Amino acid sequence: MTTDDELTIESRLAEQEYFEPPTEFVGQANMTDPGVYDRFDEFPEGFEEYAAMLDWDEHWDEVLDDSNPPFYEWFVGGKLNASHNCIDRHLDERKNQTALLWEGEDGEQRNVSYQDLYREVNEMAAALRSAGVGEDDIVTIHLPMVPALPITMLACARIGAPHSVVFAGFSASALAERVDDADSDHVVTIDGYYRRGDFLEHIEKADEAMDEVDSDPDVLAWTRHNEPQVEVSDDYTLVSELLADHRGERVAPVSRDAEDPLFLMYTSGTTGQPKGCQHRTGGYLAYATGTAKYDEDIKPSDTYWCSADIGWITGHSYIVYGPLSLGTTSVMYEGTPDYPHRGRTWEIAEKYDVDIFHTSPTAVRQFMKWGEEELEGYDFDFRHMTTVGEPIQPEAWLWYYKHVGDESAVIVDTWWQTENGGHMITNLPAIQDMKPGSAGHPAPGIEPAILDDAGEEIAPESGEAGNLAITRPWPGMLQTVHGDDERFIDEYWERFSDTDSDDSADWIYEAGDAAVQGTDGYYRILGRLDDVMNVAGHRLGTMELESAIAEVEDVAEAAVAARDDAEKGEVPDVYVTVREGVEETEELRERIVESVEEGIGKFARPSNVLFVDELPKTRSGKIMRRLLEDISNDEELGNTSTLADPSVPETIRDQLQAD
Ligand code: 6R9
Repeated sequence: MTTDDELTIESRLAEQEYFEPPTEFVGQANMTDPGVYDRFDEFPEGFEEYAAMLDWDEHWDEVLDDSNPPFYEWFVGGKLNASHNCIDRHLDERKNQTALLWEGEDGEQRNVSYQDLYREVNEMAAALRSAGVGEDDIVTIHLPMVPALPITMLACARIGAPHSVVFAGFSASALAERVDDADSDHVVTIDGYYRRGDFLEHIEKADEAMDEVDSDPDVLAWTRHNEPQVEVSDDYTLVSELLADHRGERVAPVSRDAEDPLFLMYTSGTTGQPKGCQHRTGGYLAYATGTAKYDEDIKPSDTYWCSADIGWITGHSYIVYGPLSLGTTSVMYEGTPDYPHRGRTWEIAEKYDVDIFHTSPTAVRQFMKWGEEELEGYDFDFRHMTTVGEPIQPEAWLWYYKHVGDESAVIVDTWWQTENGGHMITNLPAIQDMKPGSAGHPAPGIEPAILDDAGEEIAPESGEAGNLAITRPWPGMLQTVHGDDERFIDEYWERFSDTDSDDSADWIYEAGDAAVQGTDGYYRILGRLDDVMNVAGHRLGTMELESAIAEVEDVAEAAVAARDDAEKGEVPDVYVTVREGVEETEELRERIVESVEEGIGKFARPSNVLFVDELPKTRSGKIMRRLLEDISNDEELGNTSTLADPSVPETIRDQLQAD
């Protein structure tokens, strides 16, 4: 093809607003009936369609108990076990099928069949029990992308112990904070794992965290190879030794109430303290399974690859629980997409013949930057592709569509949050046309609204931006913030609900995002409205960053502003004033960056540390981060009239230009 032809295709695609799903896709899709929306609008009974996809030990008596909002109960009276649903129930039909297809960064490969998974999860469940883990004990899991992670999660689920997975990139302090908050007596870690060719001594983080925690948890350590590669403390128990005592053991799945918690997932909010979003067993599993089936179009015969990390909610719902509950083959990759070369993703896609590929806009932008040449020579054929975590710019969408999907795969942009359990706004790929840059329609049964700041609904399909809210409950929603019902209400309900009312119609969930619904009914998500940033698809609270920086001795005050970044979406800029007599040195900058790495993790590194004489503050002393954001993004300054000294932002600008 000549360059001219290429250009014509590019411009044709760029002008096109909607893209129809390919006929072959529609012909085979799990959900092709537009009537599904009406079925789910029979509220709340519509959601029984998802619950019916699971095996229940006891059927529920009531779909939804909404008598005490916002403490909703789903599938009340029902009993089930998540590990049974993800493993045991598949054994009759497909015990030899691969459940987890794992690729180590060093090229090692493991095919864990459903039968293997059954054996390993049973043995680990027995091991956990023998280590003293009882029903309802929260187990903190700090593991990277190795099979031990889903195996430990499912073993916890089997014995009714809620897990709290902490992303492996989180620092020792962040781990300790989460262990304390969950009151967790058991921590599961590993000696190390591979990252860009190096063996990372991951266990050091647990060592440090154990010095920081309030209590004295037991630590269980997996090993990446047969033998530990680094020193493991005598205080810890090696999982391999424990498992040796439980070979071949079987543990009956504990029948859990639908409302019993399945896991906690900590996420950033508007205060320095992360929130432990608590998810229930029945509603969550039903929602993850149903959305994985309809939105991701997952079938047992597929090889499905979600390249997220299981340490985030996306990995929980769409690497572990949804796909395994549907009995498919779920791919897991240990490393980064550019090691040892930038074609690694496509090499894996070809090697395993991946059908469905799920990634983030940040990854797409990265692939785009590396160039389509990196895909050359790899033979793979995706039927379906998903994005999640941030808005995807039409330009990146088109590149993904053309160069990765070969114009023959559907793309599903899914908007949802840790708190939501599963997709909330997303198209059903065989039913609606794709529209680059728009998440699309509400998922079946989900009723969003866009509200102005006074809480009044902005007319649907008006094209006017406002606060994204959800006006009725759904089964995947968090139960509460672990141990803090008040914070649950404050963070999500207070603003738009009549909190004195016990009528669920008066309770409205605030998402914290801005959104707009076009005249065509498609929702476009504009980004966070609160002090939460989105760095490469990872949620980071500005308050969390600021508290980590405040620990640096020479810092007087710090404020964090989100700067738009072509690759990562947003990156944190830190504005710092130093204490009297302290010099603004490169060394101090480094200490500030280190403090963030230690307090949160390397992934949260500030991109700029800017020394200034004064921060913009209101008369009552509140830092106006919004103005710092204007400065970071080189935009015109917003309203400065409430500032104690309205000249401060301009002074900062001058100062930065002079530096
Ligand atoms: C699943 C997940 C949630 C925040 C959310 C929003 C942003 C997620 C998006 C999206 C635009 C999408 N977000 N999906 N923005 N389009 N398709 O990412 O959960 O880590 O809790 O982040 O991410 O701002 O509020 P979580």
